[in-house]
Amino acid sequence: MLRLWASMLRIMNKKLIALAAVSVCFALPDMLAAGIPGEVPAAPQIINIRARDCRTLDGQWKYIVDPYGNGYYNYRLVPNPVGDTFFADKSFDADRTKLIEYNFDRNYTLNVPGDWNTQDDKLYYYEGKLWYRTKFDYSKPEGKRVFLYFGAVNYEAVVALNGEKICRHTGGFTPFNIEVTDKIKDGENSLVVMVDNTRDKDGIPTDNCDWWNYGGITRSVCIVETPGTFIRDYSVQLDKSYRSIYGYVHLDGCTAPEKVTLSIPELKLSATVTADASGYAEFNLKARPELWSPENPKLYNVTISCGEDSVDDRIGFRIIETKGTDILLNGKKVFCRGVSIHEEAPFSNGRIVSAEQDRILLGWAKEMGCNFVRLAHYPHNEDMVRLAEEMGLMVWSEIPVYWTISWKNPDTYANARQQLVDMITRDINRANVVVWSVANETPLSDERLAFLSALIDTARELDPTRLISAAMEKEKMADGRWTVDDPLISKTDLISFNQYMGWYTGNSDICADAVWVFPEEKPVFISEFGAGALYGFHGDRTERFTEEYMADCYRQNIKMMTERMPGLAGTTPWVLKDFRSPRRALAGIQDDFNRKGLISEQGQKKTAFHIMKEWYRSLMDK
Ligand code: GCB
Repeated sequence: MLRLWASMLRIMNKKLIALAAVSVCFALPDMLAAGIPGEVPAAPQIINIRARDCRTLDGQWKYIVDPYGNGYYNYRLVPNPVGDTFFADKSFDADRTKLIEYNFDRNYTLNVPGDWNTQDDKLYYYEGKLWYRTKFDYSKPEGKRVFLYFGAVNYEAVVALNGEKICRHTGGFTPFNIEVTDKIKDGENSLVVMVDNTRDKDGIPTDNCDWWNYGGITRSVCIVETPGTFIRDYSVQLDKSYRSIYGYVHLDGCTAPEKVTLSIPELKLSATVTADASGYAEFNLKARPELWSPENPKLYNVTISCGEDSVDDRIGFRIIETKGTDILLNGKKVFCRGVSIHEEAPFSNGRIVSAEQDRILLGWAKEMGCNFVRLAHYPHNEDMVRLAEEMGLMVWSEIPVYWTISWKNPDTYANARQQLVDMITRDINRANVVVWSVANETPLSDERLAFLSALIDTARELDPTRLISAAMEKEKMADGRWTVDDPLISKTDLISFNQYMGWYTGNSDICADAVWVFPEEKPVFISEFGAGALYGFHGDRTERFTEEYMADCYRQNIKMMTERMPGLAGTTPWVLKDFRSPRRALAGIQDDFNRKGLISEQGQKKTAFHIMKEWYRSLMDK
């Protein structure tokens, strides 16, 4: 079948045999549905990659911009055989008697990790295909398995190693790895990645959103070496009784039962269990660890080992649950003093590329008095979550199921589900992650309810230890009171919703007499509220985009929420820092920035930041 496919493509590629091309084209849709050779899904995710033998491939990669997909398709827009694509990494200069219309070595470079939009002015608005190429020397260690690991590529990636396609991955914010044990060579290797960030109405996110569609290999790439049988993923959690630690380990490459040991030296705990032949082991150990909390972000060194493989992690233990309208952390009521954050670099623009940048954003949240961050609107990089854990910040983590998703499309659902599974798999051991969110501001319909309910069921099945929610929307009732009228509430742990009283709904005075009622006795969580202002732009409190308007809107919202919102258990105002969005066209004020940041993109704190800080600090004293 593969040979047939290749020879058909070869025929199609010859411009002169136009007739053959036409007749073969009719057969093509079925063949495409059957999949293109090598464009296969990634291997199951290997977690905690930092704890492994990794060799970074970060650095400067060559690139070719390809708006028409010329490196991939022939002139009939049919995928070329791989040897005739840029995956082959040929070179015009290697043999100028041949017609080869590219040579990566003649092209410019982009930093990996990094989005392309902020590295070259020509790419600022670019959406489409762009090819990356790196070459590296390698010497394969005896008896090891070898994987390529990508922290994230936005949005679609087709990966080829040494001229052979090995993976197609969809979804811009989750990691993926590909086994290359039999494909990586001793000596020089060529790694080519075709990245496509074209927005897609059937995608996750869909084609319409309010953030910059940064394209590229936005997170680190590395080579990971493992033994033949290795620890692929694991979960280590505190039992609700507070008396035991339980979880599971998945081994990869197991053919017979294997012994797995889990140890936490500080707790003097060590136990060995046997994984079944499929590589799955469960454990349950008596323990009373010191608990993780924002005030005491205690983490333990945990080691899991199996045969030649061993992985170290830092893991915290806590219980998060709800009771009536309260959120309980370790059995005690907690008010989530949060803020929403986009994963965009402070002081510059573009995607975050270093842990230092994560630390600056989280440091600002701490300075404001936060014990919580909503990492919107997609899974942020792993360092962000780990740093937040060390710094004592609880996390709301979400997938980009945002606005008008194609609810009826099964492929769209499969994509959303995969992103959810990958988010949960990567961060399942982070004590600070307390909420998985499956959606943001999605319009009500039966199809949407079915789609989101299925995602919630998946999340609960994978992880029964955390709260599950979605950022929903408010509604005005016939009697003038405000509520959230969304059937999804019966499935979520929180009544969490975005409300822009004073910005999208009326002006700030609307808050003065707003009365709120909620349909169920669950914690109420304001996942967004806010207003926009350009830092340093002043005027009357009624004038939009002035710091005075924004400050007044914050003051009135805080008063309304604290006095007239029963069951309020947390807020994450929108948003920590001004961020790039192509929806924001007002020149001289917005200039492609959403200005609802409490802090400008240059790090200047707006008046509203100080108002939030004062409020959160007052709550800390209680
Ligand atoms: C929202 C969205 C957020 C937007 C924000 C805004 O409700 O959830 O992604 O950026 O409003 O500024 O309009």
